[in-house]
Formats: sequence, C-alpha cells, structure tokens
Amino acid sequence: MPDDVIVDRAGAVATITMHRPGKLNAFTGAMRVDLLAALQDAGGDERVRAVVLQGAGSAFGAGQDLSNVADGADLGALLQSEYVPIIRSIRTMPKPVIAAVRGVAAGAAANLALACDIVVATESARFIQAFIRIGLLPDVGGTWILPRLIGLARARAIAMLGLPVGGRDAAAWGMIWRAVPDDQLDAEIDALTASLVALPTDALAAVKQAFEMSGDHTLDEQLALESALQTPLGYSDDFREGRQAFLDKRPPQFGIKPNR
Ligand code: T3D
Repeated sequence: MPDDVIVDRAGAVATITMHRPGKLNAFTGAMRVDLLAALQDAGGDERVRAVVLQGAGSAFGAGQDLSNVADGADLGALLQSEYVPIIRSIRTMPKPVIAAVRGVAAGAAANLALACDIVVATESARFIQAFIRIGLLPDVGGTWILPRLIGLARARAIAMLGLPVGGRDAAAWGMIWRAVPDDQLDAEIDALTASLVALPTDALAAVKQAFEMSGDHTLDEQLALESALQTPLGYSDDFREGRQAFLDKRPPQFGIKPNR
C-alpha cells in the first residue's frame, strides 16, 4: 500500500505531507492514524523545531473521504477517536506547526489547516466549510476556531453557506497569516521555517501555550499564566544567550544543545 502520509526531515524542520493526490488528499482511516503518528513523532523529537503540514499535488485536502465512511456510522464517535487527537496534537505540541495550503482545503482539511499555528496559503487557495453541503456542521474545531479568527458574522456565513473563501480574502479577514502568489509558497515556507528554527523553541512553545489558554482566561488569569511561563524561561540558556547577544550587539545563537 502506498504511503498516504510522508515525513521529510531537513535539519530541524519536519515536513508532513498528506499524500493521496488523486483524491485531493481526502482522509481515510489509515491516513488519520498515520497523520497522528507523524505529528506525535515530530512533536516528541527534540531535534525538530518546526513542523510543516501540507498536501501532495494540487490540493491541501478535501476532508473526510466520503466513499470511506458508511451511512449510519457514528460520526461523533469517529471524530472523537480519530480526528480530535490530531487537532489536540497540533495544538499542544511544544513547537510551531505551519500549514502550507495550496489549492483546496475543504471540510476537515480546512479546519485542520486552521488549527495550525501559522497558516500560509497561495492566493488561489480555497478554504471551504463544505460540511453543510452534505448535511453536517463544521467539525474538527471549526466552530471554535472560526469565530475566534474572523468573528461571528463571517464565521456564521461561511459555515451556513459553504462558500469558498479565497486565499487573499482569508488573509484579509485574518483567517490565515498570509496569502502569497502561487509560485512563491515553497519559498515563503522555507523562509518562515528558517526564521522559526533560529528562534528559541522553548519560548515559542510558551507563546503557543499562552495563546491557547487566553481565550478562556480573564486578564488576571492570563497575567498569572504569563508570569508562571516566564519564570523557567528567565532561567534558560536561551534567555541568557539572547540577553548577552543583545548586549554584545551580535545575533543570538539559540538552542545550541548537544542533541540538536
Ligand atoms: O467521518 C465523518 O464523515 C465525519 C467527519 C467529517 C469531516 C469532513 O471533512 S466532512 C466534509 C467532507 N468533504 C467534502 O464534503 C468535500 C467534497 N469535495 C468537494 O466538494 C470537491 O471535491 C472540492 C470542492 C473539494 C474540490 O472540487 P474540484 O472540482 O476541484 O475537484 P473534484 O473533481 O470534485 O475532485 C477530484 C477528485 O477527488 C474526484 O475523484 P475522481 O472523480 O477524479 O475519481 C473526487 O471524487 C475526489 N474527491 C474530492 N473530495 C473527495 C473526493 N473523494 C472522496 N471524498 C472526498 N471528500
């Protein structure tokens, strides 16, 4: 059976590619298992400091393979057992996850992309909350992330109408970080990952954790969390290096550890 999820390592960057290009990378059960394993491996590997998630071929992904789920199946149970761990893995891994979106990102694949820390798309990319077209509601975190990113008015409309949002609009609305010309996506991702792997990974993890909790916190709770997260960073080699490099007027060299 061909690999439906491919992992490439280049230095400190792990690139995870969903690979069913003939079906626009629509999810099968095997693919979900392999994707979760790839994310968990990258998340737990100290040598990996940034993760890129992309689709093979012309699309990011078309969501659930609709020929691969039986009528009458308990979709909620399937979500809980197979999709939810994927989203949790992305949101909790202590390093940045970047979605590189070219072509269509529909259904579960759209919300998988939006769960990533930084989303870059081509200008011709399309994000589609396709669920309503088949009698479902946005899942895989869509109803949570969309209003936070683009506000309720736009979230409601695209969820209810199932209309595509192009890469440029997605960027203008704040749904994603940037849209770039189609032929510049790879270069943009390379530049982004080069920046991220040169930054202090533990501090990036703390940024991620702080934003993750901020939605449910009062200001006082968030101020307390920031203080708690800053204490270990203040004792870290990265802070020592960052501060010294500033004083020496030289670029910092973060995360130089024997195992990296
Ligand atoms: O388990 C559960 O069900 C619960 C979880 C649900 C999560 C979900 O993701 S539900 C949403 C599922 N996804 C969709 O409803 C999207 C369905 N696909 C489309 O609407 C369109 O294909 C696209 C808008 C994504 C792209 O349109 P287009 O015109 O660029 O491509 P196409 O010609 O429709 O598709 C190309 C091929 O991919 C085609 O195969 P063929 O005919 O060449 O052999 C098409 O059937 C296949 N394909 C695309 N999406 C899916 C798919 N095959 C199976 N499942 C798909 N989701």
